Amino acid sequence: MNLLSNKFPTKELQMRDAAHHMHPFTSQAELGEKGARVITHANGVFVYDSEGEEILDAMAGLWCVNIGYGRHELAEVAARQMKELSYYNTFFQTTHVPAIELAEKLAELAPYDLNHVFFAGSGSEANDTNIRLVRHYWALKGKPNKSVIISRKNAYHGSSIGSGSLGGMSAMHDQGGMPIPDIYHINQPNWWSEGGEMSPEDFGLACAQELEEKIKFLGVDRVAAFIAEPVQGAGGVIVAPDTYWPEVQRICDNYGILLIADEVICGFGRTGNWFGSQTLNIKPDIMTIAKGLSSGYQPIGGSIVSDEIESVIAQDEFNHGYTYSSHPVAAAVALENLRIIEDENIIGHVSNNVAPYLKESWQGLCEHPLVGEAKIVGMMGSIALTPNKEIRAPFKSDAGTVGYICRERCFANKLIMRHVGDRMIISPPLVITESEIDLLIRRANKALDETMEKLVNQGLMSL
Ligand code: PXG
Repeated sequence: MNLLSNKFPTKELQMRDAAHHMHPFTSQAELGEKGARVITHANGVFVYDSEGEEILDAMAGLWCVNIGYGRHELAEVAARQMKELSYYNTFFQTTHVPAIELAEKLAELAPYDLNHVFFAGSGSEANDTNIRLVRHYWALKGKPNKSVIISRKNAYHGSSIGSGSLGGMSAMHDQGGMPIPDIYHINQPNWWSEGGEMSPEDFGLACAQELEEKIKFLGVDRVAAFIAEPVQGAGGVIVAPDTYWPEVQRICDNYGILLIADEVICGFGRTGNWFGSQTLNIKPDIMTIAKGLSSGYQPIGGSIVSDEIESVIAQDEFNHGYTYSSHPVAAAVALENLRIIEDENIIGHVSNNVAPYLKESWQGLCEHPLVGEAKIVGMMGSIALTPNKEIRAPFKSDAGTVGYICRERCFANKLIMRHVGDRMIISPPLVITESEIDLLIRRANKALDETMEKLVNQGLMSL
């Protein structure tokens, strides 16, 4: 008998859910009327709902299930660890084997001299750690005024008040008193929407140079760090033009500003290397990790910092930590996840096989009349929907209206593809096969056809 299998009718579950469960990033009233989709189980790249539908999850949950669903090895490791040491903390000069081994493994995998890990329960917590860490670092170096962190509009770095402030989502800043002081945002390198008449290369350079202007404006004695995702994920899989990152790196190096690469999505194989920083040739001082670290089987995140940062922080007691920092069960599961990624050569599977295959199929979507550009790095991709690709025109409806219609058509065609505004995005499990990619593309094309039919009927597009 499987105690976890669902035995309730969907309607009943939806009513009970609406009565007591507050959902993240959801209009609760709308959900109450419509009823939530109930996911009951999952395997490989597929999730199953309470109506028995098999849905291809092209988002790997929330960008996290890198090794795919249903790997029992992780369950077995979790059970074993819970029996042996279900919990102990690493405060007050104690430690345990899973924390030791995971920190050591991450130091081995991380590039450059990123050799020290501070664990958290999530990406948001890790970025909160980073805020305190970089400010404390400069204070210890006798520069307490170096407390500003520069980030980017439309970045996503988490939902806590610190990490949400680092993020550049205006809809989030509208609620709850964000951003906190000393966080500034520059423009994102989103050429499709914001590049105007400039070439992508010139635009990329101009966006990077905004960082320099901001540093000069605020004063280098005030700026502690710049934080960015190697490829913006939740912002719509925005891939910067090739000119962007080399210039950002030059500026950070030139002014001695710490560079924080938020690898929460890009890490652990997503871009075809262990870290997005390697794919994009970035040399960060700190990397934020979460999601693919455990493939979402356990909540865990962290900050991997350089030898230099660790040596400065070590001079003093860092008054920071979470009850679940380096949780032994989460750490043991993360280790098993990393073992699977390594032993099964999942990153090789990505870089040699499925990423090139997905790239070709994904870029083929540009032949659809509704699709303007298709962007892809490794296993994260986006398409821009447009009524006129020649002039990169937006729809006359509010941004997101068309994306939402397309997302609904994807669901109806048993494909989970998200929308961000009028961009559609994917980030499938890294273990996806070529035939599953074919299925993904077939369903995406069908959803695009149905979306276009609706748009033509609603006068939002003409053929
Ligand atoms: N950094 C990045 C780059 C992320 O994408 C976080 C930090 C925060 O991690 P936690 O574990 O605290 O959620 C994220 C999370 C979406 C979506 O709608 C994206 C995320 C989370 C929830 C929804 O695309 N990314």
